[in-house]
Amino acid sequence: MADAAPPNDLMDIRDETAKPRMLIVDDQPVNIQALYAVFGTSFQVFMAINGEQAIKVALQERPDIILLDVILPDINGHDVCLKLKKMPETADIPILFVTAQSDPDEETRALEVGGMDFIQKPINPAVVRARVNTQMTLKRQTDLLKRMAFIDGLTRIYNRRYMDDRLASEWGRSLRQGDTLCVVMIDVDHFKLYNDFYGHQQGDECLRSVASALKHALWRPCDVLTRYGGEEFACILPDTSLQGAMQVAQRLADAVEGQRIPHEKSSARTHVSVSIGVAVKPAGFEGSLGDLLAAADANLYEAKRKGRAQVCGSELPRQVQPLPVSKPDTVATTMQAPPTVVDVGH
Ligand code: GH3
Ligand code: MG
Ligand code: MG
Repeated sequence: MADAAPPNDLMDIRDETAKPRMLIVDDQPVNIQALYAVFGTSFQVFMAINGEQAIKVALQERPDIILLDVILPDINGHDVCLKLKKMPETADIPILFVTAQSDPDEETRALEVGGMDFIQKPINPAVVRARVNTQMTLKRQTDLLKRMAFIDGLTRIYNRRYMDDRLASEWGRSLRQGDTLCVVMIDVDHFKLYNDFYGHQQGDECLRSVASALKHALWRPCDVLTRYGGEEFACILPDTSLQGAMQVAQRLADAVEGQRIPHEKSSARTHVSVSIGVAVKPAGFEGSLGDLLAAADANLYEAKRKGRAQVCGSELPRQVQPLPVSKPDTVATTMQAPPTVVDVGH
């Protein structure tokens, strides 16, 4: 299940207008009802009646906050908390312990295991509401910081930092699961000329439009679009064959061209276009992530060389062999067999 989540999980960053999500964990229905009466209208509430279920629901639903009973029929609440804090997908969810015990040691223990606060049963609605509000304010601030760290300011899509993190985790996942993995590199054609002719501000506007077109051309929720830098964008397409990836890449190129943004100075088209390099890591690949990125870059270069406004792609051979060493301390790598290159022209 841990494999299903992206790193630095931006799933936690939700639409701010959506109702926040709360998980209530208690083995006594009457306690759940009491808390539901307080939060049922302002939160989307999930419930769990034991520790195991709590962990499962937390992973599945990614609540914004968890109210956790200490004494549960299976796993003790403290241990549930420790487990949730260990998993990257749930580590940042604030946990408030709710317990009938008023012993100071109990309170200390709750804070030691990573709980944010401690609420006494029977609950006082005003107190519990105030404590939850405090935690929710902190959570929103943390989410905002995450958003700022991983979102590109100009285009509002994911940035290079996110790409690097996500790619590393998708790489690991594809190796573990024996899946293919595809990287797509996208570069706006003659963008320097665009800036020079239309001005930097319109250049910025153009990049926003390109980002938006690309975003709408990706249909699977697991596909990721990022601004890789300047006028370059990159996509990660997990578990995708070369044929499928080429279709997606062509759709991306068509989406950008479909906007018909005039580009008088481009030698490729009369409107803004992109060149795209696609590389697919096959299942059982023995090379590195660097090999995959280098192949996507090489294919992008090939698309530029052939006249821009086109897609070039290849699947890497399974085995990557070291080149003969030219200097004693240099080890270069290359493909054992030439990759299959597919061009899609217009
Ligand atoms: P090619 O077709 O070979 O890709 O040529 P190019 O002109 O697109 O490539 P080059 O790398 O020479 O130029 C990229 C340009 O992108 C130069 C830079 O001013 C512009 N650029 C990079 N980031 C931004 C940005 O955030 N806003 C604007 N307006 N321009 C940007
Ligand atoms: Mg470039
Ligand atoms: Mg360019």
